[in-house]
Amino acid sequence: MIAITKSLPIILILLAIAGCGRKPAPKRVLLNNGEGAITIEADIWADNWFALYLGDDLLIEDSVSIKTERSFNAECFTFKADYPIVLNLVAKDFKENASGLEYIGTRKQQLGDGGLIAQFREASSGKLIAGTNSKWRCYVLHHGPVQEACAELSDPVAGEGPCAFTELEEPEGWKTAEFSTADWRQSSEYSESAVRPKDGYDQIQWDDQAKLIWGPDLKKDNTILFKIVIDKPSEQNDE
Ligand SMILES: [Ca+2]
Ligand SMILES: [Ca+2]
Repeated sequence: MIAITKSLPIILILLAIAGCGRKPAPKRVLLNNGEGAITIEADIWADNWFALYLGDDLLIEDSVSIKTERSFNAECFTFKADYPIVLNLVAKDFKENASGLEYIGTRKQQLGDGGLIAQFREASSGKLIAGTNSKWRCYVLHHGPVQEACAELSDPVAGEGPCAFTELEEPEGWKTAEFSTADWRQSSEYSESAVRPKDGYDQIQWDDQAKLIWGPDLKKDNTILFKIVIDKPSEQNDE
C-alpha cells in the first residue's frame, strides 16, 4: 500500500504525459524519395485517401487503402526538398462506384463526405511553411451524384437521373512548377463540425494556419487535385 501511495505521483505524471488516454501522434516516417537541402516535417489527415507528390515524384500515399471501411488515419513524415517547393496532392473521398454513393443497397446508402488537412514545417526552425487553406488551388476530377436524391433510390444507377456524375482527366503536366492554376478554383475551408474529422485527426497538434479544406461541395466532390508552390519563407509576402 505504501509503495502504491509513493508511486502515485509518478503514475499521475506519466498519465499526464500520455495525454490521459489520448493516442500519441503516429511515428514520423523518414521518406527517402525527396531530394534537397531543406528537411520538411509534414502531417496529413484525409477523408479518405491522399497521394502527395513533390513535383512529379510520388512522396507518399496514404498507408490505409481507400477500400478499407472508415479509412481514417493521419500520416506524419519527413522529406527533403528545395525552394520553391511544388506540392501536388490527389485526394479521394471513398465512392463505391461512379455514382459517388457508398454503402449501396444498405440502410446506410449515402453520398459520403471528404476533407483534408495538412501542415508542413521546416524541421530546423519548426517554422510553418504551409498549411492547407483557401490559397491552395483545387481542381475537381470526379463529382457525383449530381443530386442528393440519388441516395434515396432503391436501385441507384451511376450516370442515370440524379445519379449522373462528371469525371475529368488529370490536366496534362499539372504537377510541374510551370503549370498555371489560374483557372483552378480556390479550395473551400470547412469547420471541424462540418467535416467531423475522425481517427488520427486528434493525434496531431494542428497549427491555427492549417484548415480543413475540400472542393466547393464536401459531399459531391469525390476526387480532387490540390496544388501549391511554397516559396522560401523570407520571400513569402504576408498577405
Ligand atoms: Ca468519406
Ligand atoms: Ca462523396
